[in-house]
Amino acid sequence: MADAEGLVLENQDALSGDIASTYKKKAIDGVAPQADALAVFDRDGYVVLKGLLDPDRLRRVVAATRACLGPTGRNSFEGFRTQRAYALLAKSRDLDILAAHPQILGFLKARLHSEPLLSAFLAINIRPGEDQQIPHYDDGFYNAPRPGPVQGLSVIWALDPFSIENGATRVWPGSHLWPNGREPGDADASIQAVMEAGDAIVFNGALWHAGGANTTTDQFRLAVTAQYCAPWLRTQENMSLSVPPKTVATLADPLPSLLGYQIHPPFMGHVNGMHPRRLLEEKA
Ligand SMILES: O=C(O)CCC(=O)C(=O)O
Repeated sequence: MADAEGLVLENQDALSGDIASTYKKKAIDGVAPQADALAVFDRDGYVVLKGLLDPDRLRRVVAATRACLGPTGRNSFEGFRTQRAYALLAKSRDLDILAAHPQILGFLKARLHSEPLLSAFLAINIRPGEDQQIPHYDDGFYNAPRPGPVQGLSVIWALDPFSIENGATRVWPGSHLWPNGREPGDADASIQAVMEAGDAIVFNGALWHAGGANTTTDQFRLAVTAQYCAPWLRTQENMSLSVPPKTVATLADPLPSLLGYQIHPPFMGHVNGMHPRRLLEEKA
């Protein structure tokens, strides 16, 4: 590819580097995770990070999330008694923090990629009487050999306290290392991620998990999940079409990059031979 004003490729060596001229590759900036948190993540496939949102922030996030909720799910995966709301970055600025929290960015950089993509960003409100979700792992779409390199990293933000009774996420510790074809069975130990509102569970996209059953008659379990993937993979939600460019033009870094306004060097993700960020210049 050669374009005097865009992505310039002068010789074969350039294929291994960043050939963008105006918008150079920019790693996300986050808070580096504690070594013990990384060790737990590597061993068990997940770690719970506590108290990431101050009370005022939490109040605003909860209000914004509730305002996005609509009808209950259309299948057993979404949950017939669970409300889901997708494309959250098109709907509220109060939720930006959940997609780009510094502690989460640090984790992404340490364990996924320095320029990840946001694959999915949705609210999940498990209501009384909901059954446990089908166990699954979020990287299942990629049909890759297991175990393998980290391809995705998922976060579930507790916006209500998560309890055993109201449907705290169930995880199978260590299952990120299971081979292809192995699924959770009765003999496999699982735990539920009991959390306070404002905590988040961060897990490897290869970890088997499921939304828990809500056995209460009167409690909701509100969450937002942010799922990320390596920049060469397809995202679950088509973010380019979910969030209008005029909205993306207003977002703080690294949200445009997380939404796909980035180049994976040398030129994956270009638009008509140009860096996608140029589209935002026209909208700003
Ligand atoms: O709600 C939960 O706890 C888990 C949801 C989930 O894993 C999903 O829908 O992909």
